[in-house]
Amino acid sequence: MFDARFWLPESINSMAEGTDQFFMVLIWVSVISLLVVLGPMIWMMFRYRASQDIDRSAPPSHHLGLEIVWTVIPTAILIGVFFWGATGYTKMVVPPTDAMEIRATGQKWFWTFDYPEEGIRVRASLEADEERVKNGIPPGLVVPVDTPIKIVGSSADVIHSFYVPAFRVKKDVLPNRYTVATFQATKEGTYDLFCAEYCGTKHSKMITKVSVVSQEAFAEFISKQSEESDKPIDGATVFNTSGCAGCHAVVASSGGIGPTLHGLWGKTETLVDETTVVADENYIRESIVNPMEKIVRGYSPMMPNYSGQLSEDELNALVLYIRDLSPEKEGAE
Ligand code: HEC
Ligand SMILES: [Cu+2]
Repeated sequence: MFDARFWLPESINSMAEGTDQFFMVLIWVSVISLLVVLGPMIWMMFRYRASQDIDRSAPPSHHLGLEIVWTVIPTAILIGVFFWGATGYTKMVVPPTDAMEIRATGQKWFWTFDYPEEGIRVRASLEADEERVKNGIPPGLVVPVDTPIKIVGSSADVIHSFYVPAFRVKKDVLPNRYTVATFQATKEGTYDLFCAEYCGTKHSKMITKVSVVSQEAFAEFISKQSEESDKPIDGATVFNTSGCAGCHAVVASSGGIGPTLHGLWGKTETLVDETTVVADENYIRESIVNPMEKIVRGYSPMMPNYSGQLSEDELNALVLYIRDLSPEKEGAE
């Protein structure tokens, strides 16, 4: 079912380089600290036990040298751990701008992976993977080797977690919010992908794979998968059929009941209370499911609340559609 083993599998994510060394350093720092504290404690237990004939009239109460040592050394170690951890973490969570984007939706108890640029959709579960392997298609999430990948995750129900031990990547996937994970696989192969957040009865079966394949195999996979009828849904259609178009323009314009959504992506929006907010994926999503939370300056709070009316799928499609309305979007024509 899965190839996990007791110790960590080989690390094949070039963005997580150094994570394992850091992990070992932390383990040894912990082991040594334990010995340094516990060792003398045990020794003193015997040395100063009641039956020992020791002068107890003037116990030592203060030793400046010792206090400096046990303050300065741990502080230095902690500062080192902080900077080492922070730089490595930053490298692992900020995707490069040229990363290939894949949208991951967790749902009891399977994953849906959408490739917006390629217009394909993959459903990954134990059963679906088996079926695909039979048909000669790599199982699970399929990514090309040596290519930076950006996973934008969200959940259609409860909290799940996108966990690939071989990448040293574990990122919670949450309802009503987007989270980002990134990696660049250095070696072709099939690796375990687990849900690492308890999500109900069949959580333990929410297992799939990441198939890291060559560029050629990836192109072949894309063309094969494009023949499938299961595709990411079209944001423009959702936009027009959900009544959004009645209040929002999608081209540069002013006036109208709601602000134009053209050029919204990445813009700094001013709200009625004079605070500002950068229009990113989470802001756009919130504007749709909870429009009263942040009201754009110059407009009245009259947008209907779409929470519960749009599926996770439709919401994601809308967010992508609105993002692509912006000329400045990277990679846009
Ligand atoms: C009845 C009119 C109306 C409808 C229908 C409507 N909106 Fe709105 N929308 C507004 C108004 C008014 C605002 C500005 C006030 C506010 O922030 O709530 C707004 C704000 C927004 C914003 C934030 C815009 C910005 O400039 O920051 C987004 C994004 C948005 N709407 C998306 C949608 C989507 C997607 C739909 C369809 C699912 C939709 N709206 C349907 C009236 C509407
Ligand atoms: Cu799960």
